[in-house]
Amino acid sequence: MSHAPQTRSLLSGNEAIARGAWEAGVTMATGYPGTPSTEILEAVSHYAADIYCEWSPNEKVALEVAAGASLAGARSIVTMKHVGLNVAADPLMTLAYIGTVGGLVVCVADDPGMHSSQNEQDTRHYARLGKVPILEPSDSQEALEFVKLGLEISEKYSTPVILRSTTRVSHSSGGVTLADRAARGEIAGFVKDPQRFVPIPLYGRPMRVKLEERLTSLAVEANRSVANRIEWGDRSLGIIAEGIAYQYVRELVPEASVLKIGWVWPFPDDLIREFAAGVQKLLVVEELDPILEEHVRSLGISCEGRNKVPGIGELSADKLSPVLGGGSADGKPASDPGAAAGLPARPPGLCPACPHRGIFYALGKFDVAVTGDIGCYSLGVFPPLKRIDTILCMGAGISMAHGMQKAGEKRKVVGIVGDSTFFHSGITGLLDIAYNRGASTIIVVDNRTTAMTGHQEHPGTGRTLHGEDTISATVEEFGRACGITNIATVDPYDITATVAVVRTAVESDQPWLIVARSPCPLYTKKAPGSPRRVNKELCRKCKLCLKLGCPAIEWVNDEIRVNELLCGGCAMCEKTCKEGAFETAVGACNE
Ligand SMILES: Cc1ncc(C[n+]2csc(CCOP(=O)(O)OP(=O)(O)O)c2C)c(N)n1
Repeated sequence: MSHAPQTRSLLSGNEAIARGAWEAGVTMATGYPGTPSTEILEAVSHYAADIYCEWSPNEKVALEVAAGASLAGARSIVTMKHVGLNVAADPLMTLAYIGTVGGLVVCVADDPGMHSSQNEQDTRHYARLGKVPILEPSDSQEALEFVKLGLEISEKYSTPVILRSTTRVSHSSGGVTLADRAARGEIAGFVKDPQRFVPIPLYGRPMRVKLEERLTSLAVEANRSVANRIEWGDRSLGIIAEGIAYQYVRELVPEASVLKIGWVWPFPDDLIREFAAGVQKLLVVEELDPILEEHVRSLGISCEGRNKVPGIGELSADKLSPVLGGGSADGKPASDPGAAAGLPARPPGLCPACPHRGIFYALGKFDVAVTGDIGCYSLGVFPPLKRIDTILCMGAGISMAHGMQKAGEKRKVVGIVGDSTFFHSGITGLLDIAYNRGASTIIVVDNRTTAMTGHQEHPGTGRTLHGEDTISATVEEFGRACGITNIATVDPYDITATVAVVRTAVESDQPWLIVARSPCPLYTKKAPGSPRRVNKELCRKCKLCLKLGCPAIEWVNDEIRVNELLCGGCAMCEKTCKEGAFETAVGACNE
């Protein structure tokens, strides 16, 4: 990729964050995938000549690696989705005490509306909890600029800075003015200073005091920052808006006075007071929690907000138009449900030829409780598979199985996690099972990639973010090292063998680790076999094959059909059919 200076480019918010990091002279970027943040690090990897970047095994490790780099003097960014910050919260809370040397920006992408997340979390709370500043861009240009601003704040005040994005900002594209990379020279190198970097209580208590002093200075600076500005207009209504909400406000009521807040916390109190004094009525428009609104009220300023603006899900111009009036230029609602209105809802499902299907089909033969986890295999919750009974957070598929079993659950408990999830936070749960003499069965569905977030590498794939060869950690070896002795590896396409292994495990009173290994065909871009078709003479319409929940198998006009365009030739249908009614389609040639 050429980095010749251009003037303008169309970039998504995530690409703009990556570009901003490159322009600012960042030399270290780490992260763990998670929608909607994933593309930040993928975009940074295009600047590999200038920036060391890695997928870390999880977000905590990613932040700690970036913190080490910062203390050595490097400018660093770390990327994750909102729930990733829960995992990285431990280092963040104390990094605020010891502070940074090279600028460090923690890029966190929230997912209002839960497009691809298990909860809806407002990262702004973490800024307050960790006592670190937080910036929130409202478009790609700001995304680029705020990374630079965040690094400057980080270095000036020796604090990590959070950059909060949301799905809409991360994934929308906008015009961005580009600059060249800042020349920064060699890093200064780590300078030992235990009173600064070692928060044992003796040194930590003074750090705690300094933290408050720093916050006072940051609050003063927030009032002067280019990230916050008043746009005076019609003063009958003043709107305080931040992030993407600002764009909706501008679209609907371009004439209104607006206080646009990009440096969200500590709050720019003087600006808020000045703005409130200049308008007749005040409304706060923010996505998710009423953080700004509550602060405005705490200043003794009355305002409206959550009483009018929904606090659950994503905002949009449509959702705000009953509150603000106005509308899009053509007078139509911004999002027209059009032809989709009235169609039956269609939940997502496992792809045709997905190897995870074999495990769920096998589990369907047993009366077990299944503690699931987050990944493509979460989709095993839907009928007809219906074999995921719980989901909590990454890694919990293993630990919750142990808890349920130890609590005395009468059914056998089976925990399921993916390979990326196992390396992220599953290993310690498995260790717990072995250490505390548990008896659950753990299945790692190892499709050799982090499929759900778009096929990222992880410590088990044998490749780094850049595709270089590296070690390939194996689930079985970790299992043995944890002290699990019953370990089986199975090909989930081989349904008979899979059912047999699951039976052995669930009938045992010992802990079992089953590794169901077969690569994700979407990743390898290789169908496991040739498309199948139904021999109508042999099919007795028992519909057993429909229990696989394969999108390629259809019940149409009172008969079973295989959609050959969808079929990946995994042949699981063939193995479930007692009549032998599935056969290789004539002329199929993708084996
Ligand atoms: C703490 C946290 N970080 C990141 C994510 C985003 N995420 C959802 S599933 C997943 C991993 C999926 O990979 P894997 O476990 O290998 O299962 P697969 O999708 O390949 O079946 C990730 C990274 C998350 N939900 N929570």
